[in-house]
Amino acid sequence: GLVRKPANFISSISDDRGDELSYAGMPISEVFSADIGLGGVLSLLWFRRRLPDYATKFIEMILMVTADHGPAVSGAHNTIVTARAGKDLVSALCSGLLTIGPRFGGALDKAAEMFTQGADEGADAAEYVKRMRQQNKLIMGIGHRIKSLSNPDMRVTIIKEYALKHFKNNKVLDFALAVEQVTTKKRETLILNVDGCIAACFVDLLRSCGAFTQEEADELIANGCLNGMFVLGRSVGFIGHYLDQKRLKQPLYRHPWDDISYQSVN
Ligand code: Q5B
Repeated sequence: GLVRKPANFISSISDDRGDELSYAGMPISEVFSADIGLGGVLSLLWFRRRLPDYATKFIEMILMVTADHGPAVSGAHNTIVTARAGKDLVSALCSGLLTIGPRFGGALDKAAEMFTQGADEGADAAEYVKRMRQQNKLIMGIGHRIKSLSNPDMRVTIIKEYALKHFKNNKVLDFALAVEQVTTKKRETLILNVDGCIAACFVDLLRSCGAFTQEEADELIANGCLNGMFVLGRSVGFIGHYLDQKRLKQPLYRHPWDDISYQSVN
């Protein structure tokens, strides 16, 4: 008889073969009739589960608060310079995305790992901060260039207050806030930043929403979904900056000489 050759490719999140496209088994017509929104679609395609409404709303809030933070941040700056060099939308977007990393917007995965580890071992926040300093490690999710105790970040307030109100457990967020209490005593800019707050809250959400075991939740986080959230959200802003530069017909950017310190070679 016929022997089916083993597939070279395995996929488990969507299927376009039948009459209707489906996301994690949910036909696209039902995606709309059940009105699951972008948060619901993301949870089907990233986590292969339907999540409760408060969770899908939270995912949409993350995408909304990360959508943009002005033209001065690394990624928007790169996007703008690339657009002004005459490149296309995808190139400008990619050039912005490539700046996302440990210092800018890409601290979420590591922040989740660090705050979860501290919370799970029941660490004292002051001891934890001291230990990290002794190990010469920055605490991911802590610190901001312009936001501080006296210039608080409204995005962090919005995310934190929603999590405290709606989530069944806030263990990781509580630990991150205790760390912030310690770090801001040293310097007022060492706040729990937007990356860190989203990360801590999302671990609490995945662990407590009832859709995953703790091992499943921890694996999803370890696989990098949190930096993925920032990348997805901020792409909205980067594309906006690209279109803005085109609309404004901005010429090639050249950095002014008087803003560069030319150091002579001895
Ligand atoms: N110190 C964010 O640095 C920044 C410390 C720390 C312990 C820390 C820095 C950092 C961890 C990575 C992180 C996400 C580079 C940031 C984002 C999205 C954004 C961006 C936007 C948007 C800022 C001064 C003193 C030094 C340091 C100590 C600093 N951070 N100690 N743990 N985490 N954080 N990134 O202000 O004794 O004087 O030598 O790497 O979470 O990216 O809007 O811009 O939406 O686009 O340049 O919000 O904090 O400060 O590096 O000069 O440090 O504080 O050791 O101590 P700064 P530095 P000392 S959110």
